[in-house]
Amino acid sequence: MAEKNWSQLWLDYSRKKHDSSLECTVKCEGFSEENRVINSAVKELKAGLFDSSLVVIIKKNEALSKESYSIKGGASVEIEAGDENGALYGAFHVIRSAMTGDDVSKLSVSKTPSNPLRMMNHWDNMDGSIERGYSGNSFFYEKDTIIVNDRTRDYVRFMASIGINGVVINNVNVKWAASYLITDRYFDDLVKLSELFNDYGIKLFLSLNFASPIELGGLEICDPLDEKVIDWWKDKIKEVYDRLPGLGGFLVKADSEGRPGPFTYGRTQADGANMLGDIIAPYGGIIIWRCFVYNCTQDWRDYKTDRARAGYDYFKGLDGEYHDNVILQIKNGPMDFQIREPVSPLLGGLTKTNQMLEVQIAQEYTGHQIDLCYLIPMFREILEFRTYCQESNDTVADIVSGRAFGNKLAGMAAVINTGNDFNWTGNDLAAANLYGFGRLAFDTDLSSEEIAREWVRLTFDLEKDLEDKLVEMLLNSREIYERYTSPLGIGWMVNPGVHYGPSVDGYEYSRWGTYHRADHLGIGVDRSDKGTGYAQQYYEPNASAYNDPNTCPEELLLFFHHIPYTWKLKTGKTLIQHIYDSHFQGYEEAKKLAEDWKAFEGKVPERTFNCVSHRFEMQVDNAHEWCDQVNSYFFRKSGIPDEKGRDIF
Ligand code: GCV
Repeated sequence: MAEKNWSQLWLDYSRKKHDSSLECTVKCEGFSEENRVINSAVKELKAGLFDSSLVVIIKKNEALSKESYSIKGGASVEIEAGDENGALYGAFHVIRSAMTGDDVSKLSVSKTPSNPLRMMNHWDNMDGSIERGYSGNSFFYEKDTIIVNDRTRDYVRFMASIGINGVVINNVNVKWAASYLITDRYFDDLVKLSELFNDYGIKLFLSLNFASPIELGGLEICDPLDEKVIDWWKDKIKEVYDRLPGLGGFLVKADSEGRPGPFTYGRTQADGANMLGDIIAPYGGIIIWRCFVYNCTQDWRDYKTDRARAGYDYFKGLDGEYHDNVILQIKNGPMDFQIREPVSPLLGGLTKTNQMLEVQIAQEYTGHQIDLCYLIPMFREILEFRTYCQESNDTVADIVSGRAFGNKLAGMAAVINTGNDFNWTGNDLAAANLYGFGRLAFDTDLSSEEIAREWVRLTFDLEKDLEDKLVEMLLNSREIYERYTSPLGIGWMVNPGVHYGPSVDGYEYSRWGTYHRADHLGIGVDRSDKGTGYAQQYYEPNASAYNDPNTCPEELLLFFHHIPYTWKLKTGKTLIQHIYDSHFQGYEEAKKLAEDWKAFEGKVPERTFNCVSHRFEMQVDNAHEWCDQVNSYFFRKSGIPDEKGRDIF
């Protein structure tokens, strides 16, 4: 394979020893090799299995559902699939098995994706910058132009190989230039991009500026119920679909953090979403409407005001009003991608509305792809959470897959962590999150360890002991990060704006208050029925469990309650002692991660070794700073010394 100036991530077929006398044969039955997706499947199989004399038969099986496949090994390997995407996913399954050392002649497996929509959301801007990007600039844009090249093709291959079937290519904060994506200026390039996506069974989506009628159309308003506005959208969407018939639809952030939306005109979120949904419906498009709607300039001195309440307060009352081709995209927690938050009460709180889960693999609050933080265990916890929206079949996984309420539009989306760095993800180890999200969204039954091990085996050639070590480092990393930053669900305490490094009182949008509400007696936000009442947004028994500090899961204690420093935790330690111990422990564990990585020298590519070593050095500094600042702050606030007499100033 020709050398490329960027990593091939987990699809580095050239790592295998090449015996040029061998060639893999691929035959198709019931599928046309001319079909663009089948063509890609055949190409991948030939490239991925180039050192074997395997015969692979791709067969159509009408009895299998959309995107499903079943593989039977033997003298030849048969991939049966319900449609072209199923065939492609089956092909990648065979390649993955071969690369991880399985005997493909013994394969016997059937898979149906857990979620119908499995999406990546890019927060890329057209000038090439990426909002919350930690791996270089965008590979989609440079200076307001769209890039379609070999790197884009590789990106698309990576996404398909983990089962992604939809990608939103621009930031939900649609800045000026991106508003023009739905104009003649960009259609030709978008067609090229969308065809490339289609080769690998992926639909292209765009983030939409709700104020387009004003910014592009010259209207004075963008009121979703105004006839002139509706007519403008009808013409615009027709123009878009005339040029881009395969477009999946639009993602919309409205009425949040300065974005325009229906609230300006006294309309509801449903008014906005349904207006666009109705107009796009004849073209088969969908509207993905985000529920991250809150008033960022709220005055927190009023102890009843609570940003965590906002999503549920705005959307629950409209349950059942959203039209069939509208789907609400809900962040996993009620705040904003913290290292630990309760699951959003909107998930399952809505029972008559299409809904999908939004998580973030860009490590905005979880270490900026400098600190190691493997997020799949967190995503698994979220998916396993019982909402009690009905007697059974009530987990988040049940809801967002569409199983719980029979929705056809359902799924998972991740804010992606890629950029144009050589290794795509800034830190080579952060690719485990990219890989892991796709694999988990495709198969929510996979364990965090299975995914980690698969990724390690596909990416590196390690002896078993080092493979085990790396898997263990990944699996422990989230809790390590939590321990030295903000344990017990308190979250934040990051530098405002940047969201990396400690600033205990740092508060994002206004000069009022802190996120942690610490005083000299205690810390935490009272979200019980005596406080903001947020705990009551859950079904029973979750509502009662969260409402009482004695039954609240301890890892979320400070999210739900204002707790005295002298409160005894289940370990018998006081709260303040736990804060001290947790930070010292997390710092020690960060040092241990850096130390453990030294064993990988000479065992992984030098570039990887050096890049990751450097990031671990920065992580250790970061952990040190967190430990010092948080412990000093709470020592001074509480006046209670560390029982163990360690240095806290
Ligand atoms: C794209 C947080 C981030 C913003 C992001 C926003 C969102 O507030 O800090 O950068 O904007 O979430 O999800 O819309």
